[in-house]
Amino acid sequence: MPQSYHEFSSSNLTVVLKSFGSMKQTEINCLETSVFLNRAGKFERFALPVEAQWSPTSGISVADFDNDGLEDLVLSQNWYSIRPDLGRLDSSAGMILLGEGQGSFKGVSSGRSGLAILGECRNALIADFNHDGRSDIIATQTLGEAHLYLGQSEKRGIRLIIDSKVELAKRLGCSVHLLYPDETSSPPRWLYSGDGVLAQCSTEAVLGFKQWPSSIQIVWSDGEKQTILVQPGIYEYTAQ
Ligand SMILES: [Ca+2]
Ligand SMILES: [Ca+2]
Repeated sequence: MPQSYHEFSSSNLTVVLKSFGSMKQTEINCLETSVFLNRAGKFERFALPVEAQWSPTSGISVADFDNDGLEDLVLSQNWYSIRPDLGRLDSSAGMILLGEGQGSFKGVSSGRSGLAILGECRNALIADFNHDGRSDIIATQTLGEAHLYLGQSEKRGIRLIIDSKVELAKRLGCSVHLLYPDETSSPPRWLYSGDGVLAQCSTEAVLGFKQWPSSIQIVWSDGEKQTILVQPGIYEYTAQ
């Protein structure tokens, strides 16, 4: 190990690294932005489609934007913090991917989705800001304005609001899903404290559905279960 700045400055990299002894070597063999599906004891990787790989992704948020009962994604993309001579990695305008079931996703062009997040977005947050049963997006940009996109899907989803009286420890980490009359269910949606970079998860969820559900199932973070019966034509429910 060099003992002085002068000695360090005149050493080459091989000498410096040798002084640390044997080092563990790790190889990066996958750089694709991917989704890992929890398959009974192990995770199975699905690479997102090629258009999702054009720009680095900092955050992935889950919602059902078209309310068809299949979970969709919105990617927070672009990255400026790299060497100035390489230029910014800013090929994305923000991307929505519609879930197709079975773990695959289909990209939606910005022309169709309406997203125009041209700056560096570290995290988008999902909530139903106008309470119309369609998930909305608020996307922040580094040194740029925040964008609010109101969901325009034709189909309306079921809004579940967690009452503020439900204690935080019980609410954070809970999962919610819809139960259908044929005993099948929608994918579980998790509500948790962190939701990407410096963001807080919303305490409500808009749940899309394949068929009109019979109930909303809640599994609180302490394991306690709660069922809320769904009435015909009623789209908004509060858990307390
Ligand atoms: Ca969907
Ligand atoms: Ca909305």
